[in-house]
Amino acid sequence: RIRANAIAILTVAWILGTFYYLWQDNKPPSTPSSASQIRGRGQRQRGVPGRLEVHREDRTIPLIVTQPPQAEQQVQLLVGFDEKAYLAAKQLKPGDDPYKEHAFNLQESDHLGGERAIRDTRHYRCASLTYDADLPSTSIIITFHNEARSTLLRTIKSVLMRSPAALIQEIILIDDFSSDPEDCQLLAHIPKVRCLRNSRREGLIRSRVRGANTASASVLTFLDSHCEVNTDWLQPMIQRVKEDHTRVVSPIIDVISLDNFAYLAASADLRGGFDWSLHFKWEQIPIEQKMARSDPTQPIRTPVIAGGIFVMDKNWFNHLGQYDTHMDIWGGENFELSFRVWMCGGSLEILPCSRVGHVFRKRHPYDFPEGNALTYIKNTRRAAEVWMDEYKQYYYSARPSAQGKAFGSIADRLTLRRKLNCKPFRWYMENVYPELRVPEQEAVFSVLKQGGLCLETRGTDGLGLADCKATRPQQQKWELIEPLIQQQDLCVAISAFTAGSRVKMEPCNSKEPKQKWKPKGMALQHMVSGLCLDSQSLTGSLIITQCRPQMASQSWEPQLIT
Ligand code: UD2
Ligand code: MN
Repeated sequence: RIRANAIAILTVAWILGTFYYLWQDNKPPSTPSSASQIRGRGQRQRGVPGRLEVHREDRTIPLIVTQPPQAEQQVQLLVGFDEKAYLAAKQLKPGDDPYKEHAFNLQESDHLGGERAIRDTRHYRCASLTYDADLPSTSIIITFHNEARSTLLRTIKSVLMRSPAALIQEIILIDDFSSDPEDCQLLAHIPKVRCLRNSRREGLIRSRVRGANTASASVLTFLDSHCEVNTDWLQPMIQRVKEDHTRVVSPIIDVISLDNFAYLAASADLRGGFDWSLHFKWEQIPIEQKMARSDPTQPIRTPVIAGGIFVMDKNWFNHLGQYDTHMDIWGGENFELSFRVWMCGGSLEILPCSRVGHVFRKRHPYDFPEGNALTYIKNTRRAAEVWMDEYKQYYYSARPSAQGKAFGSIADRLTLRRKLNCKPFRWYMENVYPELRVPEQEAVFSVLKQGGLCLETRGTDGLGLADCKATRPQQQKWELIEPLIQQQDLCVAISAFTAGSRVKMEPCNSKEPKQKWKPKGMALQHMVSGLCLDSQSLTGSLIITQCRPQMASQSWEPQLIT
């Protein structure tokens, strides 16, 4: 009996021991998710905080169990700030439309309060990356106009909770003349938070420049006022900028639902693009690049950035001319910055191991003093006029309403472009965004009429007049693409620059002086010699003579072929 009891006790002990061993093995690493803040500089982060990994087959599948930060740390973070009172002072009144003021569901946002746990949406391999121990610190710049208190506070608290404390030099809030100055002022009680208020509405562009000018860190980090940063969002970006100060880097921007505030992972295969109307869009990275990506933690080159969330070296920001401060309120500044960075010696990339959530809205919750459409046109016109060279014509054809609209003087920005010795937009098209298709020029064909006759080509290179009901209509079909008079690949050219010289057809070259023409009344004048195309000739071929546009033999009437 004693022997039986001993065996039973040993068995129980063995079972308990086995369970204890298994439990120890499965326990998540004991560092809390924001422990990095209490560790000083110089300590590399190891392990995967708050994350439990199980091996299944031969792949590591992360089970995500992000934990809320510990209570005592929050007290330290917000010492001197009465969060409850701040949020309670502005609550949705019963019966009010929760979408009215902010174009998102304010009730849901308020319900979440000043902070919450969010899912770590990074690729699991990101968690094992390490970063330099001596990364430079950054000034966080957040501009806002009438932001909801709960979204604004969550932006700030998520930064303080999910960044290594040593990397946050300060958080600069620029209150762009919101109705209630206390929205900003009260937040300045939070350690590291500063509040600057504009004395009139400036818009996000001038507000960010104001923030950058007062920033004391060597690296600038821009954020919208309704974000929640995710685990280790900051280190990858500062690392890339530290390695090369000409890089301008963005995180993957996750989606915070405007309806229920769910935090949703965005696709990791997207980059910034646009169409010719300068409308920003997310697009798939080109298939060849996608195939070549063996490491999902590697940066993604992007032609443009969305604009709101990026990290940039402060000296580089200043050297490149900050922003175009003649742009108002909202819009277009992301194109201007993106073109400038690429064309003037820098690069733009999205870092998949950095994730920041943002509430994307369907409408602007604020007013535009000059109107939404006119402001967007003014800003994008400035970007197009300064940076897009001959390609701006495609912007104007895609946005005809932009023609003739005011956009102010761009002299300063053109001087800047010259001073920085920036590359042409053609270079950007060929090297950065070759996927952007140049619109097919819709060919417009005309006949060139003189009296009842039409201009036509003859033989190998000759020209003459013939009946318009030609048997070979192709030879009477002209494209007038200034300065060329073109038929397929051949263009009308003079043979010498003197009066009486014969006119012939030769392969088109818009830089060839002999092929350059312009209309002069009903006549067609050769631009360099100043002489006009004339059918009056003794030899039967066309010649150039002194311009007398009244003369029948110099009158050419283009008539569209429909
Ligand atoms: C996107 C960018 C935004 C900006 C914009 C183009 C992201 C996540 N957002 O639009 O940063 O680049 O495209 O211009 O990439 N604000 C002011 N004063 C104003 C108007 C707005 O301070 O007069 C603030 C606003 O409170 C917000 C930020 O500027 O914090 C951006 O405005 P938004 O959120 O309305 O722009 P969004 O996200 O639609
Ligand atoms: Mn936004």
